[in-house]
Amino acid sequence: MKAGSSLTSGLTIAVLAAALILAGYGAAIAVGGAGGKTVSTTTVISTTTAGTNSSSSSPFVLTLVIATNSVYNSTEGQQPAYFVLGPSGLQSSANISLPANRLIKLVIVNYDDGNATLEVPNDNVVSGTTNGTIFVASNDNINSSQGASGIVVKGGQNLSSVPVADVAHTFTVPSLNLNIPVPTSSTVVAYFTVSKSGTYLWFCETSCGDAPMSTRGWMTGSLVAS
Ligand SMILES: [Cu+2]
Repeated sequence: MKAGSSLTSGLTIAVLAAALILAGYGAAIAVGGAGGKTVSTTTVISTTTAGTNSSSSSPFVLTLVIATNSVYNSTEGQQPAYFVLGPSGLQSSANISLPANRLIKLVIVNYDDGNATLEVPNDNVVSGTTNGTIFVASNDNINSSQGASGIVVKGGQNLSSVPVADVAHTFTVPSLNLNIPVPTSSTVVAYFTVSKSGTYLWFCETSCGDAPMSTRGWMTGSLVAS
């Protein structure tokens, strides 16, 4: 304890010394300024922040997170669920709001490392997105080699389908012909537009859990375009 308090007082002295030095620098800067040199101290604060969608010309960003540790009830235990990533954190996916007639950039962050059986054949195939593709970044194709010179980033890949064995969940809206297969432990980016306002049913088409499959805010819900 003695060594600790001695260290503390040593640190206190160091901090005081640093403060005095800084005060000296402050004085020097003030003198320099008076000497005719102007030092700009303007701080630029960006007016747009990630996650906001203030401009109608830019895509509306919708971020969904598939988390696996939410407890459904005492019988079902932990089950996977879709969440909307909102300004204050994860929110319910029971009603997902987005604008109609505007390009949507959908980002799905999937923490689930387990695959699941597809309820419908071919639901590993992408549909309804721009170019019929999704962009997938995942554990095994990003930062895939690390040598002495550092990490080699491979980024990700554009896919028009996901191998059946790799599908964990899907984000599917049949009335929009939208089907986005989500591989295990991956981040998926897809672009699409909802051309007609309305309320559409979304759901996951893998057998990822009996109860969540049919429960709003877990693996199904409404997509509200307005
Ligand atoms: Cu699912």
